[in-house]
Amino acid sequence: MTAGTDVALRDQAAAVLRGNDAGGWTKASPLLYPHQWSWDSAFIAIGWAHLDVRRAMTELEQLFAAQWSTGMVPHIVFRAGRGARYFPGPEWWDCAAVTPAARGLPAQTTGICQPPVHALAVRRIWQLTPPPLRPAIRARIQALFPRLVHWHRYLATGRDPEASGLVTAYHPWEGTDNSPRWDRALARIEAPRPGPYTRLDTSELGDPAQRPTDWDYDRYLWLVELLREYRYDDEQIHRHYPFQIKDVFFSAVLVAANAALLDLAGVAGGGDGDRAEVAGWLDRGRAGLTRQFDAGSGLCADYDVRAGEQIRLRTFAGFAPLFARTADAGQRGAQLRLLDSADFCGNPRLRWPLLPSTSPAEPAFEPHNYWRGPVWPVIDWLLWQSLIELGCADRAAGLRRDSLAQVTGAGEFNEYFDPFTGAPLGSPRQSWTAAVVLDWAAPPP
Ligand code: 2M8
Repeated sequence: MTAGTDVALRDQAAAVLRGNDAGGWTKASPLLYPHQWSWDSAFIAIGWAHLDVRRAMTELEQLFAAQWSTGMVPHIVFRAGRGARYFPGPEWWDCAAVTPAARGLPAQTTGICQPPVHALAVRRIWQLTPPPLRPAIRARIQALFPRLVHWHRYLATGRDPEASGLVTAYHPWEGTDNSPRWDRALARIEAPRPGPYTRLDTSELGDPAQRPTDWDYDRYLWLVELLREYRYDDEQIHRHYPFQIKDVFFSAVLVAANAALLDLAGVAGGGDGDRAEVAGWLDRGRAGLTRQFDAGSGLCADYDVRAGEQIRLRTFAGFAPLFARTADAGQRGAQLRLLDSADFCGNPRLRWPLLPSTSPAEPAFEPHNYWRGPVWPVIDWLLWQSLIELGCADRAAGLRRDSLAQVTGAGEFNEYFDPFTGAPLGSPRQSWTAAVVLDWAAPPP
């Protein structure tokens, strides 16, 4: 890629973010996702940081303004109002009516959460802050820091009552919706009876085969009804609720984010107590992932708490030790070999050697279908960051080059891409795709 194409791509990516800017927060995409999503906002802030670090901080401040009193940062903040076309809307969640933890917020929210990319974003913003703006941005990071600690504490305690170091996910919408990782747990849910509903996503997109099925949606919505019945109370949920998965990808992001939070403690003047607490979560998270790592396959397995069984599928989540920047040379070596094997990036049918969401060797693999096969640029961005931090500069450079080639080849900033053809799929003008392209295409400092 030449310097000229980089500049053109940056301009196009910036135009996507600006086009989706709703004034202090950014729509995840104009078509499918008109509100503010949690981990989208973190990636989006990284994109904004290349255009204006102040705007980048505002994105996260707006998101954290909707943080629950438990510390949870909700997965959607319904900022676009009731007229916005998105299903399911706030009435399905009804959070403020059923739990005091969600009262007094500037907007309605959902009652679940997504991977905590936010501290990684704040660290990136700080790295990109030009010297004249540092005092002002440092003050804003100082103000946000306690909220970030509160968020991580919620995940390390409310979502991990066993102190296993692994976060319990409550819902497929906590990140990777229709990943085959959840298939067995969803199939075990007996007689889902959600109230009547009409999906909007399949008609908005035009190709239902790129989205979850109605079978999935019945279960997604039924789980929301149960969460509401349990008043989003973690203790009740842990006792009664049918879908509880120790999600190794989510847990790995928390490990990486805790490391970023420790770095930020220096910027924000965090006290010794905070640092010790965060360092404790970091160690516990690494140990939890090590217990889930299988040296034979080289993969890390999710764990279904209710069924008491490991989830051994070849998906991107199996690279949790890499996403967590594992310090263990054995794990790292096994994961790097697997990454470039025919099961993943070395598969000869791939258009680019990028990490697909599900291995083409997995029976559940579908190249067009959402989290069941396509390449998601944000996931490859997380992997790229990890590889840099792990000292794998050449592999990281390849991932960056191929990711940019994928977007340039498609000519679109879509949500996900067909791993075999590179064709753009899902929602067009997806903000987080534009954001990571801005980071990849940035001129070297
Ligand atoms: C997708 O999920 C939403 C529900 O949250 C949906 O399908 O309606 C997922 O890819 C999720 O990870 C992402 O945050 C969201 C917005 O981009 O879209």
